Amino acid sequence: MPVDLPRLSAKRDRPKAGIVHLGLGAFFRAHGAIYVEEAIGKSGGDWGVIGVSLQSPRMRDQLAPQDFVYTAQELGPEGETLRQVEVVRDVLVAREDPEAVLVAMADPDIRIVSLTVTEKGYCHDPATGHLNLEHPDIKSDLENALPVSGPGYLVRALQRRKAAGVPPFTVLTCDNLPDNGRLVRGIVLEFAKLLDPDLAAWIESEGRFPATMVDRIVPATKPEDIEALAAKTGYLDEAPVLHEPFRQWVVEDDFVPAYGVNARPDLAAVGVELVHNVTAYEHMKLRMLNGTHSSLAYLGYLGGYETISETVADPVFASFVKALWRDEIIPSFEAPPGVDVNAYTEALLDRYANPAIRHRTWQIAMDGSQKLPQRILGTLRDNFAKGRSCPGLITAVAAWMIYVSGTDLNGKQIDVRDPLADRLRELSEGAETNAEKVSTLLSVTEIFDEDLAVQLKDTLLAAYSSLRERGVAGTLEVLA
Ligand code: CS2
Repeated sequence: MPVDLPRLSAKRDRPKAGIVHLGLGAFFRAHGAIYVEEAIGKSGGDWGVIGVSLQSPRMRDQLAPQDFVYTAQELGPEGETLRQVEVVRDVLVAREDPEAVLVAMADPDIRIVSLTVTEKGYCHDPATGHLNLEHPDIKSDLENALPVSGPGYLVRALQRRKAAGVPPFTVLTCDNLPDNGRLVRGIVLEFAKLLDPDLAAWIESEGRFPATMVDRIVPATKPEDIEALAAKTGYLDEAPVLHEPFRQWVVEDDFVPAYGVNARPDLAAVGVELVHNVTAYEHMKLRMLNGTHSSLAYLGYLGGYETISETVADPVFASFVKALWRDEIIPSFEAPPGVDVNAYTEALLDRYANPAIRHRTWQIAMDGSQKLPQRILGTLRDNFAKGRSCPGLITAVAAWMIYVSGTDLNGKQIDVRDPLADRLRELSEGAETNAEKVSTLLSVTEIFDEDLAVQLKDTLLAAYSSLRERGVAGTLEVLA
């Protein structure tokens, strides 16, 4: 680490806080935070951001010595641009001081609580969308006034606001979940009902949970990225974010009405699409982008590729992903009004191929148990209902099954990160034949509903066996 360099520092006064963001990781800092900063620049408003890390103090420790300012490094195929983002006022660490987080969230100046806590952060069952009452954090949060989980913070903070006669904040989820606003609303209401039915009724009538579709590729920042940036700029930024040029944010324009025109930053002024219904955008993005991202992640990883751009540079994979879009994904959903899906597909392939973005297959492969349902399984279900087969996506699910066994096709260990990792590996190891391995993994009902498991079984086994016998390239060649 280049410690002898001066530390990055603030150049401007920070706007007063209007947003608390739960899960202040690289994605929100490279996406939502930049839109918010630009909206303040255009139209003003007290929309500074208080970040919250639910678990680790790392982000606070990196940002505090540099006035919570960080560099956003935009990496295009032809070059890069740097900007200094100065919209974060503070970072609170929930594990250290849950009371401070609740105080911030209950503050009447806060009108939005946005979230990027990843799929697993909602403590729900991905197959049904319901709150997981067996989740240890949820059990604890129903008992204790100081929460640990995302849903726990939302409900306990809303409880304080109701008691103080303050309107609720808008809950703005920015995670890649299906119908994310309605999903989070359901989770919050389930939790609140168990705590206090009057609170639930108040949230139901006064609260707002707009759905959003968020899009920007933001690979994790690596130590060498920090060093390279320091060498370029002559200052040390311990928490830069690296991102592609593309960005998109589609938001349902449904914010808490009690705040009138002050319910949100002027997002429309900076290119955010404020719409009545996000569903079509979300289907398109989750299925077209995240569905193929996950497919390329498992197959690319097993095929020996470290990043998505390396994976799609292999013509076998490029043809594979094009066929996925054309034959299996595009037929499964209705495009949003005015969107040309073929142009969208071409742009996606260019984004994946951007060599400046080193997005690791291993990173995208994380938490597959939480991602597969909305990225791939919904597409399979809709195609099966219309009598269409999906050999490519089924091969991707088969690759996931091999991936979560914890051993790759050459017998090398895989560092699988997933809330169900131990169970998935044990199930796979405990089964003997390919057929037994496939069927035991299909019996994990948090991921696969029973009907789908039955429909998938035979073709999935064929794909699984093919990957084991022919390898990834061999299997994709046969598919083509
Ligand atoms: C990726 C996403 O890590 C992943 O699972 O698929 O983070 C993806 O890069 C973003 O959703 C792009 O908007």
